[in-house]
Amino acid sequence: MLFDKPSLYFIMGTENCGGKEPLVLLGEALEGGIDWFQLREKGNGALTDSALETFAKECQALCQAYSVPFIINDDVELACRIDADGVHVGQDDMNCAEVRRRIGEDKILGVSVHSVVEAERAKVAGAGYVGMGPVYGTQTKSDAKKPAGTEGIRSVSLQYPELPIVGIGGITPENAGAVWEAGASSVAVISSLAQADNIKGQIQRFRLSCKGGAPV
Ligand code: 3NM
Repeated sequence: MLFDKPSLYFIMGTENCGGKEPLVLLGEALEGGIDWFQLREKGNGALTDSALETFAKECQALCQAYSVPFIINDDVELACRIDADGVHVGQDDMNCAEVRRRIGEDKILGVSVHSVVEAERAKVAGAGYVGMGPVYGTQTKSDAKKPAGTEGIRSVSLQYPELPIVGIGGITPENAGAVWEAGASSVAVISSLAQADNIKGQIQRFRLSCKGGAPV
């Protein structure tokens, strides 16, 4: 079942790795116990076309080896072509009902939302989870909105208790507790894992951030 326990959702692209080899970094994160992986290839030097497809397939193969769902950000066509487990789209991307039709009923659809109204729309259109952020300040997304804190997560979780919410933006093991407490099913992170010296240890700290140490 999707999100049947608190989970750690790692997001990464080749521009987020701070000089580390991306596939080595992903391998370490998988070995350390991440529950979800999203390929989000953005930035000046982002891979495109066949280089992106090759990299995506390499990430997918690694995720499959650990039975971790492999999600692709934005690029619905790539996700369909390589049979990814799902896609994550924002409010500005293709209409989410259209994305659901395109990927079929069996794939995972994540949608970024910023309010109860957007969450309801995403749910009706077939989202399997909603992403809410940025919870805290982040340097990673150049066009991120103002930090929203945890109130939006709390409102959506009260209104739609069955809809899994993934908190994102500036989340670290130190500040994740409030995100869990507001009702998130998952925390999504880029820099606090990609830039950690000890990835396994950092994942362990995220584990401990959840409700007094329940397994993430
Ligand atoms: N989406 P970090 S914030 C990819 O607000 C992304 O929707 C956001 O990176 C949103 O964990 C964000 O390094 C960046 O802050 C998350």
